[in-house]
Amino acid sequence: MPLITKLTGRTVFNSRGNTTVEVDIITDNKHLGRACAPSGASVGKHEAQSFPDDDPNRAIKIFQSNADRFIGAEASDPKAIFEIIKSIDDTPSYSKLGGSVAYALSIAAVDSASKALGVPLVNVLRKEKPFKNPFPLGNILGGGAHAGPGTPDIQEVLICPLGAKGITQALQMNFKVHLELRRVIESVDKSFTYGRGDEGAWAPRTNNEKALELAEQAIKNSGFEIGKDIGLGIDFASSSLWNNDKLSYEYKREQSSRSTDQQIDYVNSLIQKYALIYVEDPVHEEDFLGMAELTKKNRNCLVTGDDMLVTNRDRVTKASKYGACNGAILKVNQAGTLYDALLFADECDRKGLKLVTSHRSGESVDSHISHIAIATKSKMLKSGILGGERVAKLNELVRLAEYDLIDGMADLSF
Ligand code: 2PG
Ligand code: MG
Repeated sequence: MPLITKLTGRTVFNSRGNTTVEVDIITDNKHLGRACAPSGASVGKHEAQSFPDDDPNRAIKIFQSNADRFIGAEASDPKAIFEIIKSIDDTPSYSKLGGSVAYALSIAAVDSASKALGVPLVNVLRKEKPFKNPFPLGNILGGGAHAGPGTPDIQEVLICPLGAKGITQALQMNFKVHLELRRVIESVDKSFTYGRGDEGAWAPRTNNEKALELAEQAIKNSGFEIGKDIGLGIDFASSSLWNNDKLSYEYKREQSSRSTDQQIDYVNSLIQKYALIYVEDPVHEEDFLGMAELTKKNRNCLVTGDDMLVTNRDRVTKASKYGACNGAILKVNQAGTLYDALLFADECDRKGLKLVTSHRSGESVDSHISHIAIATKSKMLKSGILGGERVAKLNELVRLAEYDLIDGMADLSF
């Protein structure tokens, strides 16, 4: 069993150019595991705190002064690493050490174990078959916290290649629609500069409804049928729109405002009109009742909690008491350690929520989440669309499909 013999930590930069942390773990004196912590732009209130005092350098100092505690630990056991991290920082939000170091440490350990054992990371995390490839959930047009003025208030217009028979075909379908969308945007806006948001999605000057119409057009022009070949979805990231003083959703770019009831009606109308198969954070992070109403009414749509659930087991338990959400985003760095995220995945399984493993808008070229998506039986992997740090995760799915351990695409049926 691979035992940790050396650890190093450093600050590096993420895809937005912001400072983040990276951890190297060596097992049995020779197997290097490495992980770099991602970070969000739209961050849930109940997420792990990224860095103590918002300072990545301080996080690394604290890590270095405690690194010896990990020597001799079993790298393939996420629980063992979790327990050592907890002995350094027992706060629920990892405010002393920072969730980013907790993330990098816990992933670097299993990365190193996979090299020592000579098996893909997914096999360190799970042994039992079947292993299914998640559908890539592509972000083709974006606004909100991921893009600048003039773009839609909603954060992401998403596509899922429902009709794909394998991962390569699934990616080809997403890229085809994304490229066609550029042409469609250009045809209505000659001044379009091909500008893109943080995750590679086009960031045109348009509003929410027009964005969905453009996406619909691009899907049709590509020869695909909506709801059969390609499903449409939206990440509203509603907590970024919610104003707690006014108790309303402020669509500033559209210069409109919606009450809670109006927001729910709006989401229902978009689900109907565009046959949406996926809505993420359609109401703000504390509105479990609103989320439950949407979940009950839209049985064929994945009503998914991101900021609402923050990859936290207790939040899923709470959501399921309300009947809120039938889908759940899994982002390891929201939880802190990999072990926290695996507990969350188990609870989602128990409560019947379908998992969608996700990147963050600020990323590295790491591809561990592709393995985590398969190991946690996620139905989809959300990884933006283009850009080296996005494609790194998608190409890893292609590589993993070569192993005979992968047996087809995930089952998306309800
Ligand atoms: C989201 C994510 C990823 P961020 O809201 O789902 O798309 O964005 O990492 O900025 O929270
Ligand atoms: Mg989200």
